Amino acid sequence: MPLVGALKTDLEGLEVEYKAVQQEHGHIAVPSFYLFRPRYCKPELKIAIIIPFRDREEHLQYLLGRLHPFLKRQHASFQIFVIEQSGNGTFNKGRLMNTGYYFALNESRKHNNSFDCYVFHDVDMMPENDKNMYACIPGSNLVDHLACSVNKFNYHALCCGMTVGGVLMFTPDQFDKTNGFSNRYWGWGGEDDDMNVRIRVNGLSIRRNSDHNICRYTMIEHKRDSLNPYVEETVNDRVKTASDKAGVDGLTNLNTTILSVQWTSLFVRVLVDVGTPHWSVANVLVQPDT
Ligand code: UD2
Ligand code: MN
Repeated sequence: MPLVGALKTDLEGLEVEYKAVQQEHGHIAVPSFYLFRPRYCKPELKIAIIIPFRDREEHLQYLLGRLHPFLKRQHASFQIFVIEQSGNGTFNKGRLMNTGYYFALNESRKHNNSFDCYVFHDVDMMPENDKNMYACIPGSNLVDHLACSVNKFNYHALCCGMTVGGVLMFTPDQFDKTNGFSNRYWGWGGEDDDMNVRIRVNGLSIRRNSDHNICRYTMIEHKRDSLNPYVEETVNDRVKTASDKAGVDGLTNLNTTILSVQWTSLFVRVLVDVGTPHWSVANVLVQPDT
């Protein structure tokens, strides 16, 4: 199936795509480790899609309906890991993504199918052009910010130093170099700015597609989570603490528990206990050093 280029991205169409993908894959009884791959060729790269998740079922269906045909047309060999936070405590995206990375890394190693690229993908971000390749360059120091033109920002092209939010792709070496996402941002905001600093202080840089018609995404409308208490910190303080903390806060001190794993015909669902923030009496988040 050839690449199509620009894709219509309306909710009705996304719903139809999801139903078609369910139809096609619904019958596959999935053992444990499993990769979606083209029948007629063996792609060089193996891609892990890591989605931080809680209570966004509708967005997840839209994204599954979009990504499966999208990656199939790119002749990708891939798996989709939905890393779901258990309970209804304050959301911690960084911890979920770090946990998802470790899970996919260890599972793929165990089955001699190590992933070459890790795409950290918001559940509500629908890629609008299948020429936006979900394929990293092993050995490169360029981290791919795939979502560089988003409807939420009126499709303004993001450039130097701006957010790296939405959809970010690393090789394992690059991700290890940054020590992963910070574990200390509870609630909305911060972890992506922090990662922007980690990328730069570790000798890496951001690559964005220069053709903004290709890196277009529709972010599905939703209400926003409550602010991260750290957001009051000025950006400079955050940038400062980010580079100070990068070495000790992230993959190396991740402290989460995987409660269950379910391999389904469309994705892997990993339920995770991310722990809880320590709140001081003044209700200011006193970040646990753990
Ligand atoms: C922006 C960024 C996002 C992240 C966030 C700050 C873009 C396009 N997106 O997203 O990457 O940096 O700011 O944290 O710049 N989620 C759930 N359930 C929840 C809350 C969050 O599943 O209850 C997941 C989900 O994958 C979601 C992602 O976390 O897409 C980011 O949360 P958001 O979409 O609520 O935040 P938003 O749109 O401001
Ligand atoms: Mn969003």
